[in-house]
Amino acid sequence: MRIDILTVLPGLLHGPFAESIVKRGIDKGLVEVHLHDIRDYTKDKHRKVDDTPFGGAAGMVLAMQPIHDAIVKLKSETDYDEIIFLTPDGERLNQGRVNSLSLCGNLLMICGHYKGIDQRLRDHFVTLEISIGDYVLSGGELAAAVLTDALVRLIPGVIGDEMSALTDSFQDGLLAPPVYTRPAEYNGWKVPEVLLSGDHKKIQEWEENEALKRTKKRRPDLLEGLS
Ligand code: 6GU
Repeated sequence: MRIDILTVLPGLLHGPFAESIVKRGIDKGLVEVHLHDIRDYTKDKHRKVDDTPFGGAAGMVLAMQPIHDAIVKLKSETDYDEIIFLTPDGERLNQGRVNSLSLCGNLLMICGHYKGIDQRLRDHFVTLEISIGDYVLSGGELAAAVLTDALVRLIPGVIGDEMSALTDSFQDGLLAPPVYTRPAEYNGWKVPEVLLSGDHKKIQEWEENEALKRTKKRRPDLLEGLS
């Protein structure tokens, strides 16, 4: 998979991609992440990338020219499956969308800032608009990091069996069950007996039941529509 990210703050994304799972995916050659600074594309002599909105509303809008030139250049080099704009008014991201996007070859992500980008860029280039939740971030960068992390960990070979992505919360529509590790008793607190029993069928039943209990209690919305 190849992910290109257009941003005015590439520095915000260096850290998240230099550690852990995304770094591992990059090091293994299973994903390429390329950061592109929108400011490198401006033709403005003061390197300005934003402007005041028509209509007189407060705030600033990322200007057409730098982003348009960047998109045209990147599109001429790579055939994108989706051009994704990260924005709080986009479709709320969930595991189903992450799963389907993880099958893509090339993605372009555009990070909004200030009041966003000119609507004409959204109309003519963006194929998918994603929000990572119902709250407002200062820009799309952290959302792009979230989406990238969620995608990269699903690419076959990036994470090992010991972290199997198939047992994650949400992957079967339920939250994950509680987990425990050694010692079996710590400070007087005991691990549930069944987990020490060695009876794999019983353990699986217990885990399914705990996952269901936890989901009913914390996220009953996930169970709506399930039988
Ligand atoms: Cl994608 N961008 C911004 N600025 N805020 C958000 C978001 C994205 N998703 C949730 N809040």
